[in-house]
Amino acid sequence: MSHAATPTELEAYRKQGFFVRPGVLREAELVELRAAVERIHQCINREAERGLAPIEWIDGRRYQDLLGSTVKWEWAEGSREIRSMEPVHHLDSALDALIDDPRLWQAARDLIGAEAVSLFTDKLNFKRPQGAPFPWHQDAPYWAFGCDHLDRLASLQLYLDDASAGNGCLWMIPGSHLHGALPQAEDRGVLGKLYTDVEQLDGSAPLPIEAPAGSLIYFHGDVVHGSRRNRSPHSRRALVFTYQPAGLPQWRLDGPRPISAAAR
Ligand SMILES: O=C(O)CCC(=O)C(=O)O
Repeated sequence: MSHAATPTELEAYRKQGFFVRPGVLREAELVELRAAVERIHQCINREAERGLAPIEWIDGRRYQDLLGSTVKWEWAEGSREIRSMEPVHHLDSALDALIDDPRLWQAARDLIGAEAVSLFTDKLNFKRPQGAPFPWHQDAPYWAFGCDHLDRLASLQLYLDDASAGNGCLWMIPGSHLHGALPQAEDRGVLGKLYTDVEQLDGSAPLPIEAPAGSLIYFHGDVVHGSRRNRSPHSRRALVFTYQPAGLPQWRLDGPRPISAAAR
């Protein structure tokens, strides 16, 4: 069965900078993936407790390199909850196998316009109850140092839980990718440079991407996106995979991560 991007999806990606495929993964698969990400969370907590890795403070926020991943802790003082971490697939075989799933990469391949793709990078967002908002930003400027093929990347976010405006779903500003790299917020410290100054952005109103668990949101590296606080009593977990043409090295881990031959 083909999972190629349809003409309608390609058009939405070109005009809006994103499109949604609702409910692609089944509940049984999501149960396994949620268990995998919670195992990873526990491993990271155990590693942090060994006290070997220094904590880095940036703009008053805590970061730590643990088990080959950069971990952003939830901003609340002393929290042991992970806000997000990257890369992550090297820590669990279920996540590693997902990279090869044609339901994910085939459409990304079409968006990139490559014959074959490999993984560029991946990220895991936990967004626990009361988890902090993620300010408006574009991903491409974040990768700009160290990547010379920003125009050949395509990302997808996989919701592991039902996502709504109330639990901090992703928000997109449709068409914002058409402006290329936008002015960055000047007044928000070191990381402010990675946040987009949306005050200067004319165009469409932001759109909440409310969708059931198992949905995929494909999005362009220049589309402005973010998320709000999770005001629900449950986690809103999500994985983000970014694909690139085959043969190129990963962003954070050594060497290329090709799609397994069996999946092609
Ligand atoms: O899932 C979210 O809260 C937004 C995350 C995001 O935009 C990112 O990780 O770059």
